[in-house]
Amino acid sequence: MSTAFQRDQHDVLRGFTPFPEDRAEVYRNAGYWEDRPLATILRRAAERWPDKPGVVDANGSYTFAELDARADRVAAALADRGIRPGDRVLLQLPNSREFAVAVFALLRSGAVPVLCLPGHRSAELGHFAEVSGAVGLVIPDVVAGFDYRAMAAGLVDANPGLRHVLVAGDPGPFESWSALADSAPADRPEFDVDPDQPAVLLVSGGTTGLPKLIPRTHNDYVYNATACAQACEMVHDDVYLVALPAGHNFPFACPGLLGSMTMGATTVFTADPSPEAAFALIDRYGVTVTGLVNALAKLWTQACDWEPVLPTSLRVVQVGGSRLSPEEARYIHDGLSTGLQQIFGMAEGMLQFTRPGDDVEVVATTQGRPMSPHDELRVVDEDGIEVPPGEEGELLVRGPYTLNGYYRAEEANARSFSPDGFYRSGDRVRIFTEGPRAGNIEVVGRVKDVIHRGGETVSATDLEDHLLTHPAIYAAAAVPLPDDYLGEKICAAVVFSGTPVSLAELNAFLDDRGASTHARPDVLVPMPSLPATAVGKIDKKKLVATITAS
Ligand code: OOB
Repeated sequence: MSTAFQRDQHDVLRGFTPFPEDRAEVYRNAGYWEDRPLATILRRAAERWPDKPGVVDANGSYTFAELDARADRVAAALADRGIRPGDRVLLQLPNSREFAVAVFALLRSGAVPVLCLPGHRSAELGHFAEVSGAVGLVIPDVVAGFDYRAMAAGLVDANPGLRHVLVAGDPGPFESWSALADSAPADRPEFDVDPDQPAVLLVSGGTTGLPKLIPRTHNDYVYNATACAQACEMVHDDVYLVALPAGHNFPFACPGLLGSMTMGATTVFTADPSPEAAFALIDRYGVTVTGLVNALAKLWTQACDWEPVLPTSLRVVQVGGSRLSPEEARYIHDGLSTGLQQIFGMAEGMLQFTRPGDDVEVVATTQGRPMSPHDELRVVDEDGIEVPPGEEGELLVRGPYTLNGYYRAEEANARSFSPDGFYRSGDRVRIFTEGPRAGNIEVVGRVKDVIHRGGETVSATDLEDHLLTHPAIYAAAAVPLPDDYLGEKICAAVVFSGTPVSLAELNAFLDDRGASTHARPDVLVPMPSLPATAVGKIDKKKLVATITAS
């Protein structure tokens, strides 16, 4: 092994916090960590089910064996171009078979893919390139009028370390990804994978500041995908639809593409998550499982009223990413699929979900329970002291697939972890102790998602839940607006589905519901839709900026 090679492999570990040895041993002994590379998920599927369709998109399909062979060929070509084990490569392909090829090819070249979302732009990509020290970028040419090559040109200027830009489609001044895949096979690189090292870098989902990078190790991520497929009772004959951006942890590994592959289940990609496009694919391929964010799940439910083809084959519809009010959950359960599964997850690791067969009340009013028996949950007050069972507080988590530190982010890490290695989620939760919901969690909001109105602290979620019970309100977000007298005043941004109501009428409705008097909107802003993040959650930062600018 050359010195340069060792240096490259070592460089990926700078700014990476591994699992502490004592806990690693526990996870190995429990059988969760299998000490195998993440890319073996595909190899095993190709060995066991070579001729089964592995990945499908609008342009065709690859069997597991074809996908495996193609990933090997591209890995060889990447190594040939100078991509070395440990190198970070930004991956920003749209939902397609080629996304799956790219992930496994990069892993097999020894590179660490940084999974960006199609909605990220140069601010985010530049930040990821800089923090990760990426040497490459894989992008499409033009999607929905946006030219990714023009963005790449700017990124390369600002980050000279980005030596390889590969474009799926018309490459412009860069190299063609497709030609790479079709190029003559060379020898695939041989190197040792340490399964305790990062396999991929995910991006954090927060809407404050730029996303952070989350290292997921081979061991923790193989476990994540495998255990998730089991918890969702996925079977070989299931067909999973990737409707959210494929690089997001949810459709990638919860169970998503990777979990499906552990069962030999087929994954269908759609770059267009609209009900028209998605329902047609669900019907054509008999899709049985999918994962959606709240807004998309509601849109699909609504569309069941008018779409000619209905998604009747769906057995499990996972909904997560932001809080689903009980009203919204019942609406989706009754209108789209009785197989609704609430999932409360984070790119940082920890996953909770309701399980198939749970009582409908549990599914409607909780975000489920931990995926792993070794997930450790702690609910604490502002001073970090554990609250009595059943009470609300901030959720701290630690476990076999939860990160131990953001990548190269010392300052954020000092804030985000307790001294004994628990990740401070920033989510306000309570864990039910009694009745049919015992053991399940309710996410009551973000710790910081509050409005300081006069002397009162108002929970945005409480108000949103009240607003969503109004028959004419389809979507709602409560946000603070600056106010000279109150410090902050309460703004309700609302999407109406029925006849719009006035602020006075809305407040009368809240009166009737017994909502507390200091938690009433001061301002009502009707909107055609609420601004969304790259994965489709309500983006409150953008919402406040839009309202204050108008
Ligand atoms: C998922 O991951 P991220 O990283 O985009 O966002 C994580 C955050 C959580 O900390 C929480 O604030 C929120 O999103 N969240 C939920 C939720 N699921 C996620 N808040 C309330 N209820 C839920 N069910 O969003 C994600 C990752 C894997 C699977 C599913 C979602």
